[in-house]
Amino acid sequence: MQSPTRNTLLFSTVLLGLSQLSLADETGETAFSRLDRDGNGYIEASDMSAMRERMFRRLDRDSDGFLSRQELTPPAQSSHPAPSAVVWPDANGDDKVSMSEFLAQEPALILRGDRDGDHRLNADEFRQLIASRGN
Ligand SMILES: [Ca+2]
Ligand SMILES: [Ca+2]
Ligand SMILES: [Ca+2]
Repeated sequence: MQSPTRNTLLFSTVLLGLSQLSLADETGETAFSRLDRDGNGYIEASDMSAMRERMFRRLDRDSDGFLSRQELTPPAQSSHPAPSAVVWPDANGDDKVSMSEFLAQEPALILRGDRDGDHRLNADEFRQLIASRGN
């Protein structure tokens, strides 16, 4: 009951990331060009770093500059999209996640949508990702 599938969790993070873009009323093309900050035709981790910094600060509830496992796990009754969808990126094993570890982690949007393994999303991959929303 409290354990949606991994795919659902990952996709929640995709939606969490995109929610600021009022995606609902936009075509995938518009959302794509807004996410592709440098306009090179691909959504890469670097295009999303500002958004992810904001996400980090929001998740860091005690503002100590690190995410604990608790902070990455949503309250049981929360209707908020599940931040636990973030893959646990603790690189040095100290059981907390720094901003740099967080930003070094490949964004869930790209993990989920990248089909050809080049670690970025082209317009086609993005369109397929959006089309799969709700599944
Ligand atoms: Ca780009
Ligand atoms: Ca914290
Ligand atoms: Ca790709």
